[in-house]
Amino acid sequence: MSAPTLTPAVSSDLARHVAQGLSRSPKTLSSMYFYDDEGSRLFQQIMALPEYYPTRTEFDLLEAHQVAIGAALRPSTPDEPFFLLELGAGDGLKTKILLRHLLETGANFTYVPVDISGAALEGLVASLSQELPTLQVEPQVTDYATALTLMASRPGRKAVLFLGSNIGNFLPADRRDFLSKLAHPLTANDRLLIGFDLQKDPRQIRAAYDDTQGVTAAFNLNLLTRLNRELGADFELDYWQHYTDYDPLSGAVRSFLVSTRQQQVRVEALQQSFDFNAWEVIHTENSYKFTRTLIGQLAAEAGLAVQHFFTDTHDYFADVVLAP
Ligand code: AVI
Repeated sequence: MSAPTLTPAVSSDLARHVAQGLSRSPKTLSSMYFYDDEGSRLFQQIMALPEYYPTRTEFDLLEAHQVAIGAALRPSTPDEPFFLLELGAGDGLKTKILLRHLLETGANFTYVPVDISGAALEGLVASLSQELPTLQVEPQVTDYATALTLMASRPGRKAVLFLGSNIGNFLPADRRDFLSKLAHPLTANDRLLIGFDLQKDPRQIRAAYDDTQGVTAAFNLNLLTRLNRELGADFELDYWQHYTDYDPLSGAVRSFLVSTRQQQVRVEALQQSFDFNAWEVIHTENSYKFTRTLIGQLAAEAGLAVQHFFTDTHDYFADVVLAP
């Protein structure tokens, strides 16, 4: 049997992803597709919610430990070239704490924010030139692996930042793979700084992903609006709900879109319809929470050693310095 012919629209990554994800049992869609313009705006709102503790906790942690973190990342000889790479920098609000500290203490370094979206980097570079005009910035619009490989050939220390507990959005096997790939081009002189959200009161974790104002629900449901717009789907948002649970055994927050009635959804770009039973779910996101032991194991599996473990006063969040 020959493969079905794809129309030009269907050849997009999103279309292929939806075709596969909605044909599976259970149905899944990746949280990677949350971040269109509206999704990015809603995520900014999430980070300011009273229930969503990770962002403000990591911000406070970086403020409190900036001297020690700076010392752990910078080379011991001040003349050695030093590159601070950041994977998925976002608005750079947290990173600016470290950048400002390094500049104020005379570090000679280049900041290399890496993002697949040029638009995301443009905003960051503009705000940096206003706020930290003496900072040397070399933005790289590319994927993380390419950026690391390109930087590997440049002499000097590379310190790679992956903040915000983005690592928690990978499934365990993908996370292992990602960390190994990150570690591969690094030498013993290089460093990684990774943000991990820690396991804590399960109710507090659950509340962070099901806020009373409904912003997280809107963020999850926005994925369906995106499919309606970009793939000509006809999801009726009145018949979908956001649901989230936290499993303290696996450390996973899992988010779902729940079909509140039996329904059929047409996706025009795929020329395909999908059936949903009443209360059937689409699994849309994982946000894993970690323990210190687990972080040590993850590091070891990727050939890395934990050098420093920085936490806030409540042990909610950790920024961990790793070395090959
Ligand atoms: C981007 N990422 C670390 C967030 C998290 O906490 O997993 C995304 C998010 N999803 C719902 N709220 C926030």
